[in-house]
Amino acid sequence: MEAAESSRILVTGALGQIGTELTEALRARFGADAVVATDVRDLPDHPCVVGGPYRHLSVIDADEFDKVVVEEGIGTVYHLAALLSATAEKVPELAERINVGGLVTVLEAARKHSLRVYAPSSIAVFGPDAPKHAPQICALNPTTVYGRTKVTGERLAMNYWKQYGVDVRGIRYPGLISYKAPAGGGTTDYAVDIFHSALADGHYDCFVRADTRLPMMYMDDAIRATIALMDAPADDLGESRAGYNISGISFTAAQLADSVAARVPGFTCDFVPDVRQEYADSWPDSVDDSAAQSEWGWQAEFDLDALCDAMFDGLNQASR
Ligand code: AKB
Repeated sequence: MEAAESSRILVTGALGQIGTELTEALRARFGADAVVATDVRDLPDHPCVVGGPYRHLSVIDADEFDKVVVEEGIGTVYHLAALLSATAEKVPELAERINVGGLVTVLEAARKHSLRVYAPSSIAVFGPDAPKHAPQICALNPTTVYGRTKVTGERLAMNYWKQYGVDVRGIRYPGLISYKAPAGGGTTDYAVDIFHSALADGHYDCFVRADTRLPMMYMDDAIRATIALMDAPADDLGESRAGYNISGISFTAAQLADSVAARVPGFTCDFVPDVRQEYADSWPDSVDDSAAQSEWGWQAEFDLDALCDAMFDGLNQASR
């Protein structure tokens, strides 16, 4: 059975940190009914469940995924379901099944039903041998399980584009900072957790060293980048279409703690690195995003001050 009309959007991992905000942005733009949120989680009160169509769906179940694509008349998939770096290291086989197997599910459905696909990558594709200001194109030798699944994902995406003409695009997301949905299982989570702990306890035990510098971005910029990339004419996109570097803000954990302290009187932060320090040390400090700038006009808007103001405004409003 083929769908009568294949113009709707399906979001996998819609109840996660990125999925929550991307689903809301897509519904605001295309109408609530045009965007089918899917996830393996059952959260009946979640805004993306309450705010439009929702299907419980695992990306590991290829037959069910195919069925939902046809039943719902899907034309575009934003595939956000994934395990992040710290979790993937604990359950590597599951990470492979979800991050790589799940992507194959989506790409196969795209090949059969002519779907457009957004499949995100990550700064975790870089390994310790990459320059600390990571170029768009260099050897990708990640030392984390998660990073390896993302390198495989970029290659799979390029194969489906070159062999089958599947229009698949992706961004190497930096650490994403937002207040609407919790981050979970990532190495860059400290840059989100610090805001919650500052308001709740006036103190944060940060799990990376003070001098740890990583590429980061406020979620509004990441959502804008995602939509801009999917809006770009296909002819404008080159060989990096499956994993564009995008630059946001690069700061150390100490600089972040100072910015939080400037807004929360009496705030203190201790730095007590755990195993996630190793993953952070294997990633670049910042990325060169000239390909994204020249091919689809990428430019970040939030600097560290704007990000901190937006986080505290959002969290304070949510607690009222
Ligand atoms: C993580 O920390 O695992 C993610 C990422 C950098 O992709 N936020």
